[in-house]
Amino acid sequence: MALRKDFLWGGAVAAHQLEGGWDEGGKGPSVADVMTAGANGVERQITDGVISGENYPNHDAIDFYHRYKEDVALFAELGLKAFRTSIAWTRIFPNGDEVEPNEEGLQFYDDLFDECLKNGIEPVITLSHFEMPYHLVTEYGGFRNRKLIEFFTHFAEVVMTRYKDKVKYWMTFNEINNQANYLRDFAPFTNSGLKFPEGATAIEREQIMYQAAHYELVASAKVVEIGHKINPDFQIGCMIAMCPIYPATCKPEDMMASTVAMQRRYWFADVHVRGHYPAYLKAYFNRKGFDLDITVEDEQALAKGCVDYIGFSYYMSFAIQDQADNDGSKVASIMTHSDFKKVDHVGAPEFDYNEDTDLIKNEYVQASEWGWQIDPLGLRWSMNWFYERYEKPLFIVENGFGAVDKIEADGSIHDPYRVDYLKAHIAAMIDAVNYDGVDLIGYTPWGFIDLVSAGTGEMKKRYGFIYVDKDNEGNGTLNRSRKDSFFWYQGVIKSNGEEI
Ligand code: BGP
Repeated sequence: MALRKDFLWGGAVAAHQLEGGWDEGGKGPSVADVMTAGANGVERQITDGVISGENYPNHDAIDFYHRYKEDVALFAELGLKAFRTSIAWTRIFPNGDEVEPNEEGLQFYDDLFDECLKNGIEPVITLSHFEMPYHLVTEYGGFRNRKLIEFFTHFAEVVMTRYKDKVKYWMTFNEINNQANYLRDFAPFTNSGLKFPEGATAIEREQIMYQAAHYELVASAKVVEIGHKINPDFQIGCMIAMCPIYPATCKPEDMMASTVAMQRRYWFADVHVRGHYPAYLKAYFNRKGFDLDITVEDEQALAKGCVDYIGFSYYMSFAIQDQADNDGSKVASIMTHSDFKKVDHVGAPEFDYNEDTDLIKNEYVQASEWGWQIDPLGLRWSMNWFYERYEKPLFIVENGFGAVDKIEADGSIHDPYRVDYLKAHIAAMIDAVNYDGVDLIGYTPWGFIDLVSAGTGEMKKRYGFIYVDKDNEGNGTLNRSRKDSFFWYQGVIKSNGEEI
């Protein structure tokens, strides 16, 4: 086995993190536009978007909206064969619930895709990447509301029809599974635009999360069906944030804790790929006494809308230790028979897998400045996990290393740490193809042009091969320049991965 001849070497971004022009061309505000910058350990805040004096980094981002032509020329020089971006829902439907689309927004993506295609770059499109219209959050409660299925499928149908001859690879919801553990108001990282009712308990929040996720999965399945009708050649995938959760030791309880944690985080992929809920999740709903709105029509839609491929991001791995040993007062990560009895078969008081408390530091790997554990072999492990479970083509649509870059006096930027990280991951990826027989469509490293960090709102957490002159406070010329990694990646693409 070797990499496909037409392997899609590319780069990935998301509209809200690079476009800017947040209120231009008829665009409405998205959840990303109402988030403050965060940075220096302060979390990003969701506001009403008009607090004066606050820094809203996504408003201008790196101004790709006005500079896309020069940028695409640089992407072509880099040698990209694919450019993964998202279509900002609010450029097409400023409020999200309109019937008629905004022509100016549609035209922008026509122009952008034409520019890419002219340069031999294939657009790969995410339909929802943390940028739900803010109006849908305030008026409808985001994906808590079944009506969102209608709004999202309408948006998807409009853009898939418009770009049916320009885009082949689509993804529905970016990192849909990242909401598995965000049980606080945290709209952007979930695509679900959730605002929990005041005073909602952990278990109520969890039920709301599952309900919203269900509506998103139904919406995604419907989009797969609609898309295949629009163009049978479309390849429509899901997008899963993959961080394998290793057992801390070979203690059987740790092994079981890892299995349960993987179920909590990755059941989304089961529904996307197999078209139905897995038994372990139905058992969990039952045990928790969740009363979810899942209709027979929904189940039929899920079964009809299975994805064509699995898109996933990979940055790091996690490790888990069974918590019963460490803190007797805490519900164990795994549900043992005695726990089961204790909660009387319904309504366990705690979320029994909590990413914030149950994960431990893996002593065998290093971490980035932001604590993201660096584990290239985990990528190969993940590819095997997906492929043996689903036997569907995979597409690595995000991977990368966030770091602070230093500009030398002559303007050059030496970033061997970034090259080291990517080299090791690409080598692991190629091993998964060559030795393990995994079918891989392509590889699009994240933030190949510096952009606004989704997690922190910072500019200084950079992933790019292309440097953008802008700092955390929003100052800078926005000029673009090539880092050392630019020339390295150029060589990787040219040799189809033979020279890394
Ligand atoms: C993923 C998101 C991206 C991107 C990336 C890096 O979770 O899909 O949007 O932001 O992570 O994260 P951060 O920007 O927080 O460093």
